[in-house]
Order: sequence, then C-alpha cells, then structure tokens
Amino acid sequence: MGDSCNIPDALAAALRDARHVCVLTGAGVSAESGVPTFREAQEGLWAKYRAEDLATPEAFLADPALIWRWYRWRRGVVADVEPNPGHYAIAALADLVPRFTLVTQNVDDLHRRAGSRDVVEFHGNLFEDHCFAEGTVHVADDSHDIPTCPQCGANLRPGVVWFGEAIPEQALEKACAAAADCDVFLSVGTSSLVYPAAGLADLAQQNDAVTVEINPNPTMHAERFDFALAGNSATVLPELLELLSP
Ligand code: BV8
Repeated sequence: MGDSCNIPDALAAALRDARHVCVLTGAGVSAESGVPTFREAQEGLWAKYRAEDLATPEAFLADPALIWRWYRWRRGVVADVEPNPGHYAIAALADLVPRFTLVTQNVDDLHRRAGSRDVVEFHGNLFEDHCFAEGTVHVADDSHDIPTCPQCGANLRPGVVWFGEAIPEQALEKACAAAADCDVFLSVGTSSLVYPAAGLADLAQQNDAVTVEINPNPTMHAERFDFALAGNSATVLPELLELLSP
C-alpha cells in the first residue's frame, strides 16, 4: 500500500507492525475545537496575563479569586466546544493496534468526550476541584467564588498540575512505562516546551521506538523525531487512521 497523501511508506509500515503505539497530545489537538493553545495570546480580559504566570500555586495563593475566574472562563470555553476529527481518530486508533496508550497534557477532557478510554491525564483535569490542603478530589462546584473543602475548610483549587508541581505519580509512571515500551510514539500538537511531558519523546527514542511529530509548525525539537509531519492534527490523524483501517 503506497503513501497516503503525505504519510511516508516507512511510517505506514511501522504503524502496521506496531505492537504498542503511544500518543502524547498537547494543546494543538484541541486548537481545532476552538480551544486556544497554551502559548497563544490569551483573549479579552485575560490578554494581559501569560498562562504560565497564572498556572502556578503562587498565583493561586496570591489571588485565589482571580485564578478561579480564569479557570471558570476556561471551563466555559471548553464546555461550549466539541471534540474534533483529531480526537475521534485517536479514539478509533486505539481499537486498531494491539496495545495503545494515550497521554495528554490537555486538561480539557475532550479525549474522553471523543470516546478515548484510560486517558493518562499528565497535567490533571480542568473539571475537577481538589482540596488545596489535602489533595482530595471533589465534584466541580462553580457556585462559589472560591469553593472550600467540605472536610477541612481549606480552599479548593482546579484539579490541574501547575508549574512547579509534580506530575501525579500514577500518570507519570504509566506515561514513562508506555514511552519506554512502545514501538511507535506520536507527539501531536505540542510545542514540546513543557517538561517532564516533553521528555517522553526522549524515552521513546532511547527505547528505539519510531518517533513522529505532528504539528503544522515544526517545533525546535523536530529533528529529534524520525518523522516530522507538518500538518494539522485534525487532518493528519484521520489519514493515519485510514492507513490502519481494514
Ligand atoms: C515539574 C496544566 C518538578 C495547567 C500545564 C527548564 C527545563 C525543564 C523544565 C523546567 C525548566 N524550568 C521550569 C521547568 C519545569 C516546568 C516547565 O517545563 N516549564 C517550561 C515552561 C520550561 N515544568 C513543571 O513545572 C512541571 N512540573 O517540573 O515538577 C517537581 C518534581 C517533584 C516535586 C515538585 C516539582 C509541571 C508542568 C505542568 C504545567 N501545567 N497545564 C493549566 O492548563 O492551566 S502545562 C500547559 O502547557 C498545558 O498543559 C499545555 O498542554 C502544556 C504544554 O503546552 P502545549 O500543549 O505544547 O501547548 P502550546 O501552546 O505550547 O503548543 C501548542 C502546539 O500546538 C504548538 O506547537 C502549535 O504549533 C501546535 N498546533 C497549533 N494548532 C495545531 C497544532 N498542532 C496540531 N494541529 C493543530 N491544528
């Protein structure tokens, strides 16, 4: 079977022969659903802030109400959008390979809404509230400016991993094990700037996996990958799926 419009034969063969495919996604996969990527300039009243400056425990401690307003704005953005063909292609890909691991840096829950199962949420989930003191998980409560923990009274915080915070142990373990075991590693829609997520591609390379970057703008790490497919995830991922579909 020859190339599809721009998938190299060698990559198509590697995907067909793969025992285990690991996919890492970033904000670019949700961009085509209308969710602004992490490094794009923020919109409206958030335009004067950098996301990296708001997504920290220090920012939350300094002004929990401001940080809650930002996350509630983001919850609203995501609640109004739908998964796109890239999300659905990833969900379908999982059923076409013997073993499949999806690791996402995205906190928008769109992979689960597209039907992906066992999603490794490397940076947490926007739609969970966690107790700032104990880390317990609570159902999102948007009725208070600053929700508090019913157990201990401390402020609740969004269930995401902030800069300077450790990745949840189980997510880190699962993601590293998959990167170290997979035969093909797809890095999709990420600037590969944020660690340790960006280090998963290195792990895959050390394990001799075939590594692929899918991004309309090749990142500074593009030459580290065996293949750099310059394209939108909502276009390229369905093409990969078509290659594997019987
Ligand atoms: C930690 C949740 C230690 C919150 C996020 C120097 C070197 C190495 C590391 C560091 C360093 N200095 C500081 C660090 C640590 C830091 C870090 O990596 N900083 C970066 C900025 C240098 N990392 C951390 O702090 C991590 N923790 O290291 O802990 C530790 C250990 C033990 C004990 C205590 C501490 C935690 C990082 C997690 C931060 N949380 N999100 C929230 O969402 O509010 S990260 C945030 O960035 C999002 O999750 C986002 O997904 C992620 C990465 O960004 P991308 O997804 O790549 O998005 P981006 O906008 O950058 O790029 C989008 C891409 O899509 C672009 O390339 C674009 O071209 C492409 N694109 C656009 N359209 C499309 C597309 N692609 C495909 N199709 C399209 N249509």
